[in-house]
Amino acid sequence: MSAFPDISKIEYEGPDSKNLLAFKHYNPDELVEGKAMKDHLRFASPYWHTMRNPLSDPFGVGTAQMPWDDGTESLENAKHRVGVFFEFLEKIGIDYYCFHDRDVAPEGATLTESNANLDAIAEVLESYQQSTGKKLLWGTACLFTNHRYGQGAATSPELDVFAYAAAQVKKAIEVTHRLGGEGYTFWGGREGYSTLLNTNMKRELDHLAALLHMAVAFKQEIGFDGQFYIEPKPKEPTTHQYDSDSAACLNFLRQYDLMDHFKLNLETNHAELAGHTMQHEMRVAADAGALGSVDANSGTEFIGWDTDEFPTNIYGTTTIMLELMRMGGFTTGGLNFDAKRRRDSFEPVDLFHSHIAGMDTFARGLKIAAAIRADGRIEEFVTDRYSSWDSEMGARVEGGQVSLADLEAYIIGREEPTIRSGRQEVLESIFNQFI
Ligand code: XUL
Ligand code: CO
Repeated sequence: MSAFPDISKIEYEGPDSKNLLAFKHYNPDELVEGKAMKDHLRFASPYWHTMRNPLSDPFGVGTAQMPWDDGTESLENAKHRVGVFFEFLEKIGIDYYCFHDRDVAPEGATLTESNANLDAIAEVLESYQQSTGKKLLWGTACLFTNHRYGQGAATSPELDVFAYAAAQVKKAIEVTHRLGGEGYTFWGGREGYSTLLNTNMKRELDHLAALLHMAVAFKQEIGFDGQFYIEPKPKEPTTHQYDSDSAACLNFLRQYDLMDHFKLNLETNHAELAGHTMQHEMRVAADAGALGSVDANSGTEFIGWDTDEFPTNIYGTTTIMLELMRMGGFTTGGLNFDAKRRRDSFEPVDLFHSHIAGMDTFARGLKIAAAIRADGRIEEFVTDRYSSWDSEMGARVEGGQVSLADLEAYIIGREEPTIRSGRQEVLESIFNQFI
């Protein structure tokens, strides 16, 4: 029985179409810079928002209509939901998905029971993957909802909580491996603190690193070759999240000798909460060779809350696509819509409208980014801005071959240095020519 009987497969109809259930820009097989749109974008849908988010807020209950869901935490209901999710993926034309262990399968009374539930659901996911060709972009463990994780999981003051989290991560990696996942994400959940009056920060961070090292060892042991990601987020739920932004994560990974094993999964709304643009976060990660995947959503800048909105800002998706194309595109990663519909968009069809909006906005971002790159003026400007460094002395400085005294000798007797205009507004105008 179909969960979306009135909706057929969403097709590309072009920019002039008035059909609300059609793509205006996302044309999966259309080539951009010689590569199909779908391979540039590698869209994924997150199980937690698409299937499990009731659209509640701190002031009111959920509004989402889910006629296929009986509202219970039974295994039968969980199995049935998987079929609905794959029908959705097929109709919207998204090839990848992501999940947390506890979104797909109910938590049992004991860890053993939870693991058995997860195995039962993994079997259903596996068979739907086989029949539809859909793939798992990444899996993860939910280490933040249950009360036991209220003071952190890997950074809990309690050893037994740490052990529980370790066991949960082990199982989630196993299942991700079984489902052919291309990656596995660690989002810090409640890994952070509210006050130093009760917190030993050094010990907590050492423990977090210890868990990640164990995860690396386990991954090697079972032959899982998916990419590990850390997903930065600065605040919410704790006051000080340890993985606050790209730079903090990279510092942590370097400090604990984990750089070879992790890349970053960057989320736009988290970048905004960190007081950065997504482009900044992506550049920091890419320059360190650590840009792995993207949680493609957005916030409302002046709200200061993780609102997980669908990305509908063309300027924003253009900058994201520019950064991705600059690094040569995704390898294991993709654009996972870690986004939920607004509380007022409560009908099942709104799942389609919201994903169409996000996919079309990214398709436009991709086409615009390609046009900006083909035009070349912005890139040329940057290259030219640093051209003084292409001199012999510039090369020697960059090669670490000169001393302060060498530079003193070089500059004495020269004319006062001149600088050129940064032309920010010119560049913004050029950028806008393509929007
Ligand atoms: C929370 C968030 C998570 C991660 C996966 O803000 O982004 O859903 O993406 O745990
Ligand atoms: Co996310």
